Amino acid sequence: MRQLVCGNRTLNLADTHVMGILNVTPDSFSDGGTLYSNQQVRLDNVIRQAEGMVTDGATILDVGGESTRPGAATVTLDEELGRVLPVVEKIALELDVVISVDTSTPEVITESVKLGAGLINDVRALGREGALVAAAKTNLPICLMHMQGSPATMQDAPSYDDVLDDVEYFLLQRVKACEAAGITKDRLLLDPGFGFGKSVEHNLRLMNNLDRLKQHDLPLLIGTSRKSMIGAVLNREVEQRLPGSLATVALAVMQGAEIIRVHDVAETVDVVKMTRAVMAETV
Ligand code: YH5
Repeated sequence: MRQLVCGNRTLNLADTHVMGILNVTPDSFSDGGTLYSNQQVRLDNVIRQAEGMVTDGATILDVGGESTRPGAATVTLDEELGRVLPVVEKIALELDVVISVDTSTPEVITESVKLGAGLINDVRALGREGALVAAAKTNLPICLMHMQGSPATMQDAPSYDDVLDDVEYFLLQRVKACEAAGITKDRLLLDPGFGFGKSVEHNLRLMNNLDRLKQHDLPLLIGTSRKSMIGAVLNREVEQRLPGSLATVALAVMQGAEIIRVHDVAETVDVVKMTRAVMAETV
C-alpha cells in the first residue's frame, strides 16, 4: 500500500487528501482581516479556523508564515518563527491532523518538527542555503514545488521553451538533489506550482497535462485555490473564484493528484468525493 509517513500520522495515498490553507501572515488577503489584530496573528482565531477545516474533512493543514504574493513584504526569521511555531504547537496538541509547514527557512523546518509538524511544503523546493540538510534530518515528507524566478518578480514575464518540459526537468533535478542529501524518494511529493512564474496559458497547460508529473510515481500536490489563473479565465475577483477553483479540483483528482491545497475545505471535500465516485463507478 502506498503511504506517506508524516511523523506520528500516516496518510493513505490511495485516498485524495484535502489540505486546508492556514495563512498566518498579517498581510494575507484571504481571511477578511479577522485573524489578526494590530498586525498580530491571533492564535485563538487561527486555531478556530483550523478546527473548522478539520471538521470539514481536511486531513492536512498547511501553516504558512511567509507571504509569497508578488510585492509582499519579506519576513524576517524571528517573524516567521513567531508566526508559525505557536500555531504548529497548538494544532499538534489539539487536533487530529497532519501539520504541513509552508516554509523555505531551515530554522523553521528544524523547530517546527520538534513541535509536531508532519510535512514540509517548500515553494523553493529546498533551494535555500541549509534547507536540504535541515529537511533531510527531519525524516518527514517534503513537497517540492516548481517556481520560475522569485516571488517579487516571478509574474513580470514568465517564459518557457516548453512549460511541461521545464517544470518536469526542474522537479527531477530537485529530486536528485534531495536523494544526494539523504532524502529518500518515499519522502518526496511533486507540485507544478500554479501561479509561480507562469502565465495563464502556462497554468492551463500544466493543469491539462498532470500525467507528465504523475509518470514519476511520486505523489502530486496541486494548489490552484482562488489563484489569478481562475480570475483571468472567468474575470472574477478573488472572493468569487470558488466555482472555478472547484473545477480545477475535479480535473486534478481525475488525473490522480493525491493532495489538493485549498482555502475552501468543505466544498472541496464534496467535489473530491463526487469525482472519486465517478472514477470508481461506485459510492
Ligand atoms: C502551491 O500551489 N501556493 S501560496 C494567490 C492567490 C491565491 C492563493 C491571487 N503555497 C502553493 O496560495 N504550496 C502557495 O490569489 C503553495 N503549492 C504549494 N505546495 C500562494 C497561494 C495563493 C496565491
